[in-house]
Amino acid sequence: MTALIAPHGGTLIDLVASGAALDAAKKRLLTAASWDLTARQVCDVELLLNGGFSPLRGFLNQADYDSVVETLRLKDGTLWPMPITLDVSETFAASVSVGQDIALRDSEGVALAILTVESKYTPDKKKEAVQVFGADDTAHPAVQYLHTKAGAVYLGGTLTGLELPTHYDFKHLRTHPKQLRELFTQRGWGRIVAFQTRNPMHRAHYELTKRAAISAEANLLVHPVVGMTKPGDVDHYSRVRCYEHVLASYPESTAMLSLLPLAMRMAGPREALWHAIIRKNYGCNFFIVGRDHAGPGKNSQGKDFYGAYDAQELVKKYQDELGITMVPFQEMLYAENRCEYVPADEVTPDDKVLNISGTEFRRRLQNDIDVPEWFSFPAVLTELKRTYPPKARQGFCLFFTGLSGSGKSTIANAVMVKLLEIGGRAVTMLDGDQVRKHLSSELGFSKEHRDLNIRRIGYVASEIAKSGGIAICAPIAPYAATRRDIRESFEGQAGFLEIHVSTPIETCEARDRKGLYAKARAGILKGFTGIDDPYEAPENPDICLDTSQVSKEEAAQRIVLKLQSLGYIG
Ligand code: PPS
Repeated sequence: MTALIAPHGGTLIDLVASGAALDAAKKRLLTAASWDLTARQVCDVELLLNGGFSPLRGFLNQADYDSVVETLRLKDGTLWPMPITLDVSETFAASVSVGQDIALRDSEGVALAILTVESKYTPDKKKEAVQVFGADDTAHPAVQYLHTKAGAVYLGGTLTGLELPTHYDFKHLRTHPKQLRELFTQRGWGRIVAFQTRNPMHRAHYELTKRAAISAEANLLVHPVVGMTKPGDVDHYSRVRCYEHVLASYPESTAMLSLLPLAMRMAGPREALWHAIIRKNYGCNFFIVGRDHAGPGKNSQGKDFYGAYDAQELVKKYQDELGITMVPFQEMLYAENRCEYVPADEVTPDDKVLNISGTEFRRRLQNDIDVPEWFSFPAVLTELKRTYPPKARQGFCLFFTGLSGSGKSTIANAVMVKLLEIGGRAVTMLDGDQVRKHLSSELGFSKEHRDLNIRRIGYVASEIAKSGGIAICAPIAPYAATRRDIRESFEGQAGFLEIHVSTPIETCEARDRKGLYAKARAGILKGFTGIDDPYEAPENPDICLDTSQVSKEEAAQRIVLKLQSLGYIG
């Protein structure tokens, strides 16, 4: 483990052991416990090991965590705005003790690092949400993650790196801080301005970055996040192909593209500060902060979590001690009369500003409608059209939910037949009973088992839909949170329609085609949904059908019409 003084960006931590230290670390693996890292934790480990998170040497201990949450500083006063923590389950936490080694493994079981546990603590997640993300509101993706995905206990301690995570994609663009600093030196780049992005780049981004580089008299590093971004974002494969096209448009030898394996938190101002420190570690001296930097969208009251320029304000506040200079930018707007992009604060009342919103852009892409050249580059549009074929060629999932006997399977089967009649896409039925026979035969009806069952169905359905097929699921799926997670796994990847078969329990019970209600009432069958087990009705289903009011033919027809109106069938 060494601390390098690099020509750019100050001291860089390098936690990957080599030589005798690596051999010694590998011996420790024999007796170490094992933790399977989540996708987000793999990203964090990569940046801890490669120095992207310098000066951190591991996951935060409680004193540093408390200090970061409250003051944006480590306990020694160093500026560090984001809690980098290793969350684990209570069960796992109970099985390890302070001083113990834990092998941190990727999804294939490869040990990336050894954590020497220095502290074990239970965070106040509500406080973390309010202080770090601005509100304890699960409309914020990181707050949602904190409450529903992150484990209850945090482990703190230093890391000994064994190897960096393996990436098979875009290897030529995956440059670590040390490599990037060396590349800058080789090219004679002493002034570098970094541009952070999680979206495809269009002309507004191109113009903004070109202006920023000119104003800072610097070379440009296009540094997109390819670790984890906001659910629903364009996948990084498509984005990187787009960036490669855009890069060719900059003046010769002025710009470079490198990929950042960061897991974003969408924490707006705090995130901007964190991004700036990371870019300093990657050897840059300037960092662009634009409008609504790392914004998470709207809160549960429909308002923005952060002000459009809050991020710039916060970075400005810490500018003197950051070691990297912010290049603040206003939103770039296209003035048709001038045939050019201008920053929002330079627009005059005489200017005719044109705009295409994100929603409108996606609508045009999906419906093969022209997007003007002032908005984007033809090569970028071609790439995105490949990723987002018209809806009539996209895969989707029809997710039925409702009580036993509500009519889910009957309607699902009728819709399946209609879709097969229309043709053009493979249709797969994942019916509740069928799944329990073939996929989940070992599961019962406890909350835990029902969740597992639904997650399996959701996983298979999303794989089918992402590959362009139609998945029809018809489980009871009684829990709202699980259904929401399933929906989320489709966002930006394939269509998803939640269909609530809302037939009242009295009707279901009167039908009792399988005799299960009678058994449940007699107490022979325990934990039966609607009798002595909960059913959380969807609040905003895409379609709601009550088979005590509509016939199964009409119900199926309503779904087909909905699919037509959404463009999923021609
Ligand atoms: S869940 O909750 O979504 O996992 O349930 P699912 O996989 O759809 O399975 C529901 C079918 O199993 C039968 N069955 C029960 N349902 C609810 N509660 C209990 N305790 C239970 N035990 C057995 C029942 O026939 C369900 O089929 P459908 O088609 O819904 O009537």
